[in-house]
Amino acid sequence: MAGVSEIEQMLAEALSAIASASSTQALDEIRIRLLSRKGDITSILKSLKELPIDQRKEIGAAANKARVAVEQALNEARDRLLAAAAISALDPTLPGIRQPCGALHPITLVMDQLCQSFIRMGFGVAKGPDVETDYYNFEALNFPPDHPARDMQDTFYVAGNKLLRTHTTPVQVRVLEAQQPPIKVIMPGKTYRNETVSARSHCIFHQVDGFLVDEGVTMADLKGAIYAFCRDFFGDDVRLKFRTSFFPFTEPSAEVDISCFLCKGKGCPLCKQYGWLEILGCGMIDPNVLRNVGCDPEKYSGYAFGIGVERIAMLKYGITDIRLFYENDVRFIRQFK
Ligand code: 2U9
Repeated sequence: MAGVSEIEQMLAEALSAIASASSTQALDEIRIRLLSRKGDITSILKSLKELPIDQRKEIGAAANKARVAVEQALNEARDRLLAAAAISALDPTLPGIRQPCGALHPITLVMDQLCQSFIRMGFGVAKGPDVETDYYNFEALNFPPDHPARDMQDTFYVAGNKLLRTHTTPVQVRVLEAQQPPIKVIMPGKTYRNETVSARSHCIFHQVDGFLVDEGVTMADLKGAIYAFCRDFFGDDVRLKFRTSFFPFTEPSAEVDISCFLCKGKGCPLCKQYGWLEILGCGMIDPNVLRNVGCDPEKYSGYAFGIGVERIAMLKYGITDIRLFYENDVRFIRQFK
């Protein structure tokens, strides 16, 4: 029977053989020689019962320590060899695996482009809540109590007097309440209307609203800003037409048409042979709205505009059904990379 020093010698030799093993086969051979049912360490452990009690304790502890150390060294060496084999199996000359790459949604693309155009003109950007109160969405903006937009048929009411904003203009009211003129801000965001979904209208859509309030702001400033935006966005040769319109929050109000960028005004399917495309609404902020936010309309005046993002995206990309924006069909989205 081996003594403690012989077991220690056996362990040292085994650890050295494991460290220099160059294959998992060599490791398996060491495992069989030492730890199998008839292996050297197993045999010592099996025959401990034949030893006198004092030697049994000493030799048993040394043999157990050797068994644990050899097992651990074998496992670590095996992991090391397998990892090295995996690395050497790599062929760095193989072509890479192409990762699927996402694309920005066309609404995000157009919204960013609209915002950048106004940011270049010195406008700040404001954000506000999608769930609004009747006050900010309607009352402060001069909507009369019986205005059809306030009807349940047209607006999504949430609870109490809360509703999903029907335009982004309520954020502008919050900005005007919180800051003193001069103020020049745009507000991009989602809006909601209780509409039947069809190819031409949806219950969710996006707007970029903007306004400027200062002393002595006139309709000429409004026209200058709209011209600058349209040239920047649609090109230098664009022509504009201001048509009178009505909004509760602006007076006077106008809708703006641009000469069709496809046919240059000659008439084509995009402009329905009209030669012009409607792109935004605008006007001078109604004195009642300024008064509601604590701005003296005798001292201050302002212009405002609102742009429907879906409308611009549909014109720009020739999309004829608004529902495509919200169906998340990747074949549609991928086209706008
Ligand atoms: C303040 C007061 C008034 C923002 C404006 C429009 C005209 C407009 C429509 C465009 C297409 C909504 O999505 S759409 O249907 N919007 O025509 N929006 S003026 O008026 C403001 C802004 C801020 C303080």
